[in-house]
Amino acid sequence: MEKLKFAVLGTGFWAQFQVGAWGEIPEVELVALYNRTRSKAQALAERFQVSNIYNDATELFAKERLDFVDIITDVDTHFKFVEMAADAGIKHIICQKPMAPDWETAKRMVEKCRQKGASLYIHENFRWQAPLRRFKEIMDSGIIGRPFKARVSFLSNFPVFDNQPFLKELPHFILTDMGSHVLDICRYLFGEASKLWCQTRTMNPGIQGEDVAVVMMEMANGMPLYTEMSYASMVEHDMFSTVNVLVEGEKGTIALGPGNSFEIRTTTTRGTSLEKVEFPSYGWADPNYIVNHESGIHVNRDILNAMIQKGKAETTGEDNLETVRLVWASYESAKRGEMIYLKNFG
Ligand code: 89Y
Repeated sequence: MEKLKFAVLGTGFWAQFQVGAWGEIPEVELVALYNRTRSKAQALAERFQVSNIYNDATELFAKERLDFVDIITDVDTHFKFVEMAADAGIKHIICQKPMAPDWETAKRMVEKCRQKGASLYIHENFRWQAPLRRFKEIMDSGIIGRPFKARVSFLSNFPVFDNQPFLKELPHFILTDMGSHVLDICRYLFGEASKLWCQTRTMNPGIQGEDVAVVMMEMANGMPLYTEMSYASMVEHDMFSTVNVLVEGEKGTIALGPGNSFEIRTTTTRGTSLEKVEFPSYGWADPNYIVNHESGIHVNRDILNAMIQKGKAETTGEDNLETVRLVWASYESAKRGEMIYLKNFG
């Protein structure tokens, strides 16, 4: 099979990990990099041996023959570059999470790609973390019976702004940045929600947006699901950059954690069994983010399979719109101090 040729738009902090993850997939070839500051594209190109670099995206689309693009620019520019790619006739467009800076733009993005006949995929990788995949397998085996209540947590004090200073300036922070992941994991594990209530707080005085959020959901099957996320929490077991999960079922419980130990404990009448989930490390990955970076390979592979018609990707634009809906319904709930019925939101 001929390799699929692609370009990456945006060479900021996150791009090195996504490019590294693509490097683990032999069926694709990165032919071009774009960044508005050319020297940054140049540096990444040298590190990963990419031949063509651009600081003008129009020129890139005019000159390169591409099977797909991977857009890793700032969230405010996602729509602009997705639109450019769709107008240039690119048939497969991958966009980093969060899809857009607001709910209306996210809907427009999905619609734009639909009109142009382009497939849109969102690089939503947390649901592909190895411990979460294993967790779902155990839960779906039926060992704890029907789940009746659950909790998904992300509590951390990791100095996230050191590597990604722009996060400090976001008017909406933790629900868009981490909530996109946490709420998507909730959908992956438990399906869709019917209503939610949210409260947010800003504990760090040096940032614009909120760094603490609690979202209480009722799932379509009636199950209560408590989610919490915080970058202001000094806890014994820091959860960066994964989540901890507790599911209670009629016949037992399954717990993932504590922190990033990647341990799954399953408790039934027969006692508690412990499984530690193992996964490989890579030279291009940052050890502080390892489970997160490793999962990038799996989301890329899933999207590639869809591109070569070997399946349907999990994180299509349409699918991810449901995660974006939860994020913005949460802000609406926090603003109004009211429960949001999701069928009325959007
Ligand atoms: O979005 C998050 C992720 O995927 O890892 C880093 C991050 O931006 C920080 O919260």
